[in-house]
Amino acid sequence: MSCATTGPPSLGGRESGLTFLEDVLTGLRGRPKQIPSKYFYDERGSILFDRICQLEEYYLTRTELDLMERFAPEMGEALGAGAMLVEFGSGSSVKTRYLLDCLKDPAAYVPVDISGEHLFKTSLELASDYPEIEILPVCADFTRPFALPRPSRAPARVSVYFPGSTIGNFVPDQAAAILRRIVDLCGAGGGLIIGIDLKKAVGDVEAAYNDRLGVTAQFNLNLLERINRELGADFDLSNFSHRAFYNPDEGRIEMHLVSRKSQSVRVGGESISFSPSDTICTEYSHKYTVDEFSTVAAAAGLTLEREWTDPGRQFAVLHFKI
Ligand code: AVI
Repeated sequence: MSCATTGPPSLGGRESGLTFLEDVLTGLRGRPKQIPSKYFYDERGSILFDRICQLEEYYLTRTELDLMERFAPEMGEALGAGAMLVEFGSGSSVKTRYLLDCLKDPAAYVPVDISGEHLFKTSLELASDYPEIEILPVCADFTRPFALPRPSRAPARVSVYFPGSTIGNFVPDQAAAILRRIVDLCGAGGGLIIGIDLKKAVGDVEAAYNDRLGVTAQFNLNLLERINRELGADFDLSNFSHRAFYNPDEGRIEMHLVSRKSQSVRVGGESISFSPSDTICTEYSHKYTVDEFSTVAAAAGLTLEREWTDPGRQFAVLHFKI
């Protein structure tokens, strides 16, 4: 295994303290107030997210895992022999193992993640479990240009794996830009396997972001705790509450932190005022139909080849060709 590190770390909220402060202040000065969702993932935020993935109400992870378990052989077939597989936001590569088990004579596996420590630990485990696959981790922000490593054997094609419906956390223009970047990265003959959360009954999708145990609420409020700790702010967490709802016009879940009263908070030496029911928008999670997503992807140069969905059509894993 060799390692390539490209570009400044930024996704996963690991920017310098200065960028974090600038992003938070810009977001809190604006109307509506907004903080980028990438800042959820400090150490506690990542642990809380792992707990979310195991919640009864959060159908996304288990449904996608189930699809991977059942259909990975077909996905391996679809990707074809000799591919170099690049994963966007690889994390601990849990879902990827199903795919790695079914790849035909892969040229290499390239996990791309902003969290270097996590990435290299996972890559070492994969290198030991898959000695026949060249593992070439890249520590980079996949929303920005990064260079692909050169495997020892020339790949027949480059394909991207982008699971987890992470694409849903980007507004449509950003999602389109990421898909265009994937097309540029793979070039002609390449492909994309991507997980998307499908549109469904509002009650089911809202329940996934309003779990009974309140883990999603803790995950949301942890953002303020992080800002207090890392930026010396003085948010009183008991003065904010979690709200998540489906916005049917935009086809997305919106997560907010709602001010319970009129208050001022000091952030980076600046005073930010909140009136009662003022909110900070912390995340969008877009839901698509297969047709809607295929249209966005087509504009980026991707053609839908196959779709795999569960019987309840909650989640889809889609294969596109360039
Ligand atoms: C990472 N992402 C796909 C999750 C989602 O469902 O949009 C993040 C999340 N936010 C609250 N719960 C889970």
